[in-house]
Amino acid sequence: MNRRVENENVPAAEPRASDPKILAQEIIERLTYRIGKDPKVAKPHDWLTAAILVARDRITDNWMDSTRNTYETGAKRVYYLSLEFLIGRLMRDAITNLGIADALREALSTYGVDIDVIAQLEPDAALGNGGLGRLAACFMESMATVDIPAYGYGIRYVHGLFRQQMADGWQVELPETWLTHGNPWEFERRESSYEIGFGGSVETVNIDEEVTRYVWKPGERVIATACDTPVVGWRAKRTNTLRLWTAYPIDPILLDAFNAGDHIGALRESNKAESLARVLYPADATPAGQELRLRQEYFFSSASLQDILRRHLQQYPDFTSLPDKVSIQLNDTHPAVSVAELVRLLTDVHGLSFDQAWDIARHTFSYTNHTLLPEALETWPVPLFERLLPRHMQIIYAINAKILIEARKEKGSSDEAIRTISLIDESGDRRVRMGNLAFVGSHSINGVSALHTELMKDTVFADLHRLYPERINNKTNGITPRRWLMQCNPALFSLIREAIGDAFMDDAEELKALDAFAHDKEFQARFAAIKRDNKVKLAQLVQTRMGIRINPAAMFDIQIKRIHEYKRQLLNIIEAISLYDQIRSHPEMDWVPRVKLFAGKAAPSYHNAKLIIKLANDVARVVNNDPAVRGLLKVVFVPNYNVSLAEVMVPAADLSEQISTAGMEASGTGNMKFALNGALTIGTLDGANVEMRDHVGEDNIKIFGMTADEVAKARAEGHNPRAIIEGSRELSQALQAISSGVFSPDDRNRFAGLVDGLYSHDWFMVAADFDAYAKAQREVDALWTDTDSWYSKTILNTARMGWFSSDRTIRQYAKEIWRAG
Ligand code: NBG
Repeated sequence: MNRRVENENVPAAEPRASDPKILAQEIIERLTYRIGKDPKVAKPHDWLTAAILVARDRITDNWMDSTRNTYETGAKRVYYLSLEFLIGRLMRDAITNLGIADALREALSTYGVDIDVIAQLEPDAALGNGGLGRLAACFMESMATVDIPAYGYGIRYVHGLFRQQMADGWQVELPETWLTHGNPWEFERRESSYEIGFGGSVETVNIDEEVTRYVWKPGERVIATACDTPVVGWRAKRTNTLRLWTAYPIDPILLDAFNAGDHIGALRESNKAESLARVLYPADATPAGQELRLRQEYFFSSASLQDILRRHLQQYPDFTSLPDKVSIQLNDTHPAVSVAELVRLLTDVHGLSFDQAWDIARHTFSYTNHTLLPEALETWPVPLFERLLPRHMQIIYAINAKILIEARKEKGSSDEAIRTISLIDESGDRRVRMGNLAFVGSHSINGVSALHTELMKDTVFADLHRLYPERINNKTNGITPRRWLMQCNPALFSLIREAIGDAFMDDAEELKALDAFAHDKEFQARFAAIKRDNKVKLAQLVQTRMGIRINPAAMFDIQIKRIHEYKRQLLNIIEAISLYDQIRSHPEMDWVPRVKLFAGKAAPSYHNAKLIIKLANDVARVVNNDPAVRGLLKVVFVPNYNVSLAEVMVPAADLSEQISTAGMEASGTGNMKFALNGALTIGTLDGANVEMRDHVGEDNIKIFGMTADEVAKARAEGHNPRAIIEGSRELSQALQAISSGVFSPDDRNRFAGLVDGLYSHDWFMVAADFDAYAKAQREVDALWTDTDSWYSKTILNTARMGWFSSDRTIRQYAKEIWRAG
């Protein structure tokens, strides 16, 4: 391994690896001996499993090489702790990175099996809610690609994010069952099991005058068992491990109770333990707040840390070398309890002093913040924390004492600063602040775009930043170009390769060679033809899934992401209503035909987000069926957004909607996927949009609306949305249409709450930004009619997005935070 084959779409593997005849033989072997099926009766699912097993075996050789290599070289290991990994389907990823995609296709075709058909049967593993989880998945692939010995740690949820169905335009949540047909990718590691405790009490043992030991006697215990999925990097450079924990009871059944006839009670412990890894909380940027969520967080943190310490001691004599040999990245605050857990394990279990343990912890952890929304920064009620994790509560108080004394004595912090720095929020019911715990327990705290990082310094972490000014740094997010260009848009990938050669396959920034083709008529035509084909595919999907016909010649204007008020799907829908009005009042004008597509899930408890979905569907029904529109505008809400759907929608977009209220979207990563695939962005100066503008050039992106500073100012000084609405004819008419029941004749008041919110406070600046947005949309229409100029801009987007590869992001983490690789 580690052999690099330049300029060839073949990874570092022996020639037999990509021989279709050998692959065909191996498929039959797996089908026969691992699945127990005769090819004559094998079902499509069996072929899929056999193909995955063939790929997995190839990966396994590489995996063992990688692991051995890390031991031999004594390289630093990076651990990425994340409650979410939104990995989606894995087969295409794996075979592309192994370089066997074409050979496997040919091998399967000898049995009359179409790889594209069976690939559709692979479940879309949705072990995450949105951007944060998908980022973790891109990072796993990039860490293997840039050759960093890394492990992802998380939970193997039996049910991932819910399946979304529409019932009369309302979101309905159904359980998602990705494990129905088993999971051929994973290896269960019964031998890697750890006990995890909850509750109980803490006993104090005085060793001598100076040393006191604490012994936690948990009231409940469960077993965490590892399930490993190999993650192979581009060109099979290295293979890393995604280790997900599953929960088992200590006693599978209480036999006494069972024999006494209490058949359900006998399984109580078992059910309780297994509930830990049962469901992913469908929260996105809002804490679930349930005790079970805190249990999940502690469960996976403790299992991961016990595993990390065990592995370290296998290779090194003690823990003094931990910070040199181990980096632990906390993905958001969800694993923040790890800070207290590591101190506990090092002191109570391994006998280090508190000061030693604290020093090691601070040099080992780093923390990524993904949101500034105050409601999304986790806090837990002290009584709950104390009951569930009594020893950790003591440790948190000890850490807090250290920090606050230092802040007061050495840095002279004010009372006000002390209040915000404290790990305990005392403003209402006392709560543990997980963001502050992660901050003080880490040597690096990073934001995910330049703007977000600056706002972190000025807002949520202002006082902590003053205390530790060297800790906050920026690592702008990225996306893996393998999944988000090569695999999801193979025709564009081939066109680029033909034009500029292969260098971009190993370094996405080499895409900039495409700049030279932006004004090349022939290239533009081919680029446009590929976009058109991708749109036809999406149109077919919409037709089969929803029975709605959309015209691939129209502009495909797409907004796909979680439904949230700050992401402002509402702004987009209101603009659609206004356009609908204008098309009907001015049939004589040359309207640019548009299809506005939406997709995304709302948190089940998020009332307004669910109303926004209903509004989109209500507007779609009216607009799509009005003959006066003459097909010039269509509105489509595609149900059950997931990674696989994104892989179809992203390559088909002409216009990418990135219209969050400035200052509220930490980064965005969907914005990057669209631009890379040749869409024009309409967006605010928010998150990574700001850096995208700097890279693609301001002529090649449509920026509109208030800046983050202007939003902050308007909120602080109060703005008058009613006056704004009354001053905008288009906006007031659109809102009037909603309020009067044009879209909800069966319930005129349905959207009163949404509309009243705009009149009374307009927190998300929907009204305030409306006119600027509508104007920007008409400017986009004008650009569209100049086809040459449109394609030169979109080609330049593809050419200049290479910097947003997650390989670049990971290299920065490795160099500046982890000092690894
Ligand atoms: C999300 C942000 C996005 C960002 C992703 C990945 C959370 C808590 N945050 O803007 O909203 O792109 O994280 O960093 O899910």
